[in-house]
Amino acid sequence: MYTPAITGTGVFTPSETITNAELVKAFNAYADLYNTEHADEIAAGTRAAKDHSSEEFIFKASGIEQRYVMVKDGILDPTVMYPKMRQRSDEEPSIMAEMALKAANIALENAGKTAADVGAVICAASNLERAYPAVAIEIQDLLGIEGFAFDMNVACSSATFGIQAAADMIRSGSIRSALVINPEICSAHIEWRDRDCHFIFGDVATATLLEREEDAKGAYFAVKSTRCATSYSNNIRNNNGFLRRSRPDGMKDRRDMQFMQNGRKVFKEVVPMVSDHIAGHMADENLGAQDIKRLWLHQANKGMNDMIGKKVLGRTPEPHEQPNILQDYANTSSAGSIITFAKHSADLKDGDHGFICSFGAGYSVGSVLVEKHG
Ligand code: CO8
Repeated sequence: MYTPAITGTGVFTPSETITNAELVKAFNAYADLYNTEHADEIAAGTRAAKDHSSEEFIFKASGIEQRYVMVKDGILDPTVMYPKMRQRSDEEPSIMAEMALKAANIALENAGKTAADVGAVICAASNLERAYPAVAIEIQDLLGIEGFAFDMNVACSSATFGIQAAADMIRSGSIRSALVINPEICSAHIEWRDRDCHFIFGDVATATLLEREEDAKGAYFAVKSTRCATSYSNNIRNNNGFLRRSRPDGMKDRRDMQFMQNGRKVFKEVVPMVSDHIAGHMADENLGAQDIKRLWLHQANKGMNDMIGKKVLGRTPEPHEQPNILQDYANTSSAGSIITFAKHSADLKDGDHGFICSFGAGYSVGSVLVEKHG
């Protein structure tokens, strides 16, 4: 058996940002247009008017201040309200592969490695831009990696589930190393016309290089153990899929073809699920709260993370013990905990332990216990 280790991480951040102020201005213009267009029905009580969104609400309810997006064009146009992407030919790299490649190259550079050192690619994301061929195989091809690649989708938990899959293969010896890549284009999946969720998501790509610990060239994080759990819930749901065309009204502009959630229920049910999950993982490893130097949590909501951190550590965590990046990136689905890990892990000392933990739709939760070396 070999010890798997995280030897490099990479974050590709898109160049376009949308502040809460820009977002609310566009949404409110859209709501006004909608209410004017449907004035008669609204007056007759047969249709509900759209309420305005508010910057104050967004920051207070979520902690989010801005988000990055791959394509800004269209999102803020009250007559469009989705990103307008250009059509790519089948001969050019797909947009997910393109952003994945950028994150992967940063991770390889950080680890002092090249594509020749990699044996597998896992593209783990909450949305994949096509059914096949796998985006992971396209990334493998673009990087020139020998071996194999596959896609996986566990919504916001995709990164930690991907790390578990890669770590288990490295531990058993079936591969020597793997890139786990999380390209997330959440902007194409959310409903920008719904004030309950229009502020939640952003785009990014993250990459994590896992190798045998003896192959690490510099400081690394040994993967001590991983835990994944799932429990079925309809509270975060999306009904888009290949059966769409076959079903009544399947091709209509339907609300359930975009991200839907019952946010309050998710908040209430996922906080205890995740806190108990991490506490159980800690107990299995004979670790106490005093042994945990850092929590790199999924980035959905600051209030949620504050509560999870407090439950796990038994006290309010210091900001450096449970860092957040969602104020800048918003919820980037599976990539959030990896951005946090990439940006807030270099200062840990030899022997320090921490948990990477992602959670979300399914419900799903995954935790990775790491120990710093070097
Ligand atoms: N502006 C002003 N008011 C608003 C707005 C707004 N933008 N939105 C809602 N309100 C109003 C509501 O209408 C409501 O009014 P009323 O009291 O009159 O009914 C009031 O504000 C309170 O609304 P909520 O109860 O909804 O507000 P909350 O305090 O619960 O906050 C949150 C809403 C922020 C959504 C919160 O519930 C939350 O963060 N919950 C957890 C969500 C979460 O973690 N979800 C995980 C989803 S991600 C995931 O799993 C991956 C899925 C796949 C990824 C897809 C990529 C796109």
